[in-house]
Amino acid sequence: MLRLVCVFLLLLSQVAVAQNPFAGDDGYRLWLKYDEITDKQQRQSYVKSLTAIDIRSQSDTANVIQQELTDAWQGLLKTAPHFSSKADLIITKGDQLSKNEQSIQTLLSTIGNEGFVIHSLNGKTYIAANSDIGLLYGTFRFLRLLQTEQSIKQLSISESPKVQLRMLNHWDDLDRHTERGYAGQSIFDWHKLPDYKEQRYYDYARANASIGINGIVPNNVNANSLILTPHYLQKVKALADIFRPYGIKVYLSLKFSSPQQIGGLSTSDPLDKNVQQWWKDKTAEIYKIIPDFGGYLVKANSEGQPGPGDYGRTHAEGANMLAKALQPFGGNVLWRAFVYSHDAKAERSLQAYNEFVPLDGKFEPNVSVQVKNGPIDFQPREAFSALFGATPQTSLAMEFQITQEYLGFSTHLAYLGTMYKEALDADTHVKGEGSTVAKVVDGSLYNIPLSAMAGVANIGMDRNWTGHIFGQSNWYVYGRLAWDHDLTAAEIAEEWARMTLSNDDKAVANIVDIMMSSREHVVNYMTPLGLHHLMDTGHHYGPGPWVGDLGRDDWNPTYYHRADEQGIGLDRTASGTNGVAQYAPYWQKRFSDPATTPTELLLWFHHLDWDYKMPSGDTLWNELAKHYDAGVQGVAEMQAQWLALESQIEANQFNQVKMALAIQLKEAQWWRDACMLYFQTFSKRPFPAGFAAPEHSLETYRSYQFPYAPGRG
Ligand code: BDP
Repeated sequence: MLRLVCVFLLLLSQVAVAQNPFAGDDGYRLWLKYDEITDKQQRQSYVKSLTAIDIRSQSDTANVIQQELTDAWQGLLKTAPHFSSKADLIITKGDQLSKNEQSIQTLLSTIGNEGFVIHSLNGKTYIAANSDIGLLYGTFRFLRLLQTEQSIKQLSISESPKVQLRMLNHWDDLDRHTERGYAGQSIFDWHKLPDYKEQRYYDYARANASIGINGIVPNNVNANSLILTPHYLQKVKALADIFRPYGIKVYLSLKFSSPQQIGGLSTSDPLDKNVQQWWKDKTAEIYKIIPDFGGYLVKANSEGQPGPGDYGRTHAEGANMLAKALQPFGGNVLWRAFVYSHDAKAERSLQAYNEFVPLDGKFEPNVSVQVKNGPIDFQPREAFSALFGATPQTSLAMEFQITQEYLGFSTHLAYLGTMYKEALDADTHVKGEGSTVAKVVDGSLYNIPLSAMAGVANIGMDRNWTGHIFGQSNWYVYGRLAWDHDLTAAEIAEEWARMTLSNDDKAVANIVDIMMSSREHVVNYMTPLGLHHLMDTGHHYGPGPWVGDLGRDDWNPTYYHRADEQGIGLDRTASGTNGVAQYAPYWQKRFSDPATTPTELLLWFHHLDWDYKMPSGDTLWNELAKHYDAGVQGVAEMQAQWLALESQIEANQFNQVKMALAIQLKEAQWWRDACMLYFQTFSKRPFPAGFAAPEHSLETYRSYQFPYAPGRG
């Protein structure tokens, strides 16, 4: 009887587990799950060929490698690894290779300091590199083969990063508020540092190392000068110590007025000798505490931040002062080009170019000017920034936003791999065909030695790190593209999906399909055909195309869409703001004519009549309606595709995404309805046939207020 009761209780508990929508993976392990490989044959074949491991290096990084392999073996292969010099998996630097392994040595000559080779030789597998960090990267690459259940026979992989500084920028404040963060509080607990070292810091470092990120800025670009005080520097040191074995350097955002704010000086003029000396001393102080400190990230003379302009000095003069302080220690300055000034007469999208092109050739070699992918501000779609390619003597870093400030926060599924690739693959034509933005960024177009990429992080204290499970894929794809911008968005999506959600081929195909279409749906239901900056003010949550009363013209959505009775769009041709003139002649010509402007950027460059005839033969007004509709439809399709995956995905992950998709669908509809009703007040045309009536009135949409929307600036 007792046995019967037990069996009954056991069954009951299993039913309860099966029905618990929060059972199983909560997403904390990201793409490093190491769940048991379910294909038994595959697992056994791995176990057979990986009986023992020889790590021929001793260092903190080697310890990290050993731990990672142990965790992976225990998870994926359900066996403890055996570490021995008689091994079939050998992890080694060049100087530890024996005579009969010299062919590996030859391979190492071309991969630089961070690269690695994974090579099969004499029945053994070698992970070899010129540095311990290269070995760590190679280890993660090898583990990915196992995680995605690929063959490990006859391997001949050789990789090295295309971009030197592969950075994450956290817009996190010292009180743990994250500007434009939608995944909870900042992971950096400044109050408890330096003594309290959370497991999360280590897991964050592992995740970053697994995708090749080698630099992080833990504090907001709208910086607090306190970060440079001795009290905080000890906390920064604690982080740097944790991250070092993972190949990650810490950089800091600084406030340009720090000499006054914490140094007691009466000025922060970069040409003032005392100011220069203050930065030299401060920098030396930092390097004494953190010998491998990365350098400074600076937002200056932008959105109210202090900068060299306050003293009539240029951005180059400001950046160079810091660069010189860093030079003795090998540090770098990332100087942001996101500037637009109060009094500038030029339209906002033109200002960064106007400001920085004249400074080409004036920056110290350890300065990289960090440019957002588009000329405005991380919109769902922008034309590429004309700065890329326009400064042949200046290192230009790419700045992407991973956090979805303008793409639905952390409840909208938008895989940004396609957006990053669109920006990187954009052909500037500055040196003829093939002068891609990627080649500007990696330095190859103009032979610039310093190269960098930055991603504004979407990471917070949420259990799944990024708020949305698919938000993890944006962290992932950013790192992978910073490592190798030649990879495609689809192949990275597949890697991520296999490691994070399911290794079943059919399921993976569906997930990749969802991911690849997702960003275009967002563009369609928010800002189709080249529209931009229609988000509600301040918090940027939801539509606010009607906003036109803000202190600055260029903060208003009305400034960007310019809808009137005649038509819609911002004329950036010669008859308008002449933004086209900043591009190479090839694009000047194409962007100047609506007929040769890519349809997806039409209203970015042109103000067109509501009846303008689109390539489809339909009017602009009808086409706009169709795009808004298609966006909503697209979300409904993603939702249906996701729901069909229920049996393949862990309940917890499945449900998180399911709930988010329901929110996304509601909000997509809200965007469509609100924007179309508002634009109709200008177009005065009926909605095209088949366009379902909006749910509410325009007044209702206009009345919405969200004073507590997350991530406020
Ligand atoms: C804008 C954000 C603001 C940031 C700014 C920046 O709304 O919070 O401070 O970018 O990049 O998009 O500095």
